[in-house]
Amino acid sequence: MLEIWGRNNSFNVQKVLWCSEELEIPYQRHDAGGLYGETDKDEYLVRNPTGLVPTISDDDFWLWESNAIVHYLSARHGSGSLWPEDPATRALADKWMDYQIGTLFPAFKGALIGLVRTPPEQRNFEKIRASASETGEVLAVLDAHLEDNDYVAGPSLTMGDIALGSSIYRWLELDIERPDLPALRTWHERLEGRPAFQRTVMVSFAMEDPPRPGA
Ligand SMILES: N[C@@H](CCC(=O)N[C@@H](CS)C(=O)NCC(=O)O)C(=O)O
Repeated sequence: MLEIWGRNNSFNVQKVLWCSEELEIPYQRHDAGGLYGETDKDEYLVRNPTGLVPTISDDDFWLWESNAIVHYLSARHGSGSLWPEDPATRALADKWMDYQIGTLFPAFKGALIGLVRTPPEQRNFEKIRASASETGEVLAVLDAHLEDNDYVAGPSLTMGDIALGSSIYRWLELDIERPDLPALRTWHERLEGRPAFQRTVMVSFAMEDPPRPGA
């Protein structure tokens, strides 16, 4: 049985939840991180020394790093769907996963942490505005790509979309200035039509929210 440790309002945990639900993998989720704590305990740190979420255990195989987990679950359960069999298509999905973690997140981090995890009186709005502006520039690259593609690696949903969806949901929901990126919005509307995305990502992401029913 797949077990997932992590609060369900974390965008990195949501990648794993969404992936699991798209692939119809039964799982049990345990609250950890944020207000729930647990991640500073020895029994957690021995499995994930970063003290961050998510962490999974799958038949006693332990793994942390959200994109690595999405890769693993997709390879194991999603061959031909989330895990494209064609190496070139799979490389495109990989590329957008790397873009999420290596390009989008560094740009978006200031606005995301500033608005979601920082109390209003401590917010640095100059930093938030700079981050939002840089994120708009970064996402223009994805928008241009999506003009000719329904999903990031072509005509169907792959692990590449899974890695990006929870970040872009937040980018569209936060109170920040955004350039008009119509192809990206259309892509996001496609994600919004998916029940698994609705259940796992289109939920509140405020840190102070009470626990939601676990999946
Ligand atoms: N690169 C890691 C980053 C993990 C990460 O930063 N997780 C955040 C939540 S999105 C976290 O654990 N924050 C501390 C906490 O929630 O206690 C991954 O992709 O899994």
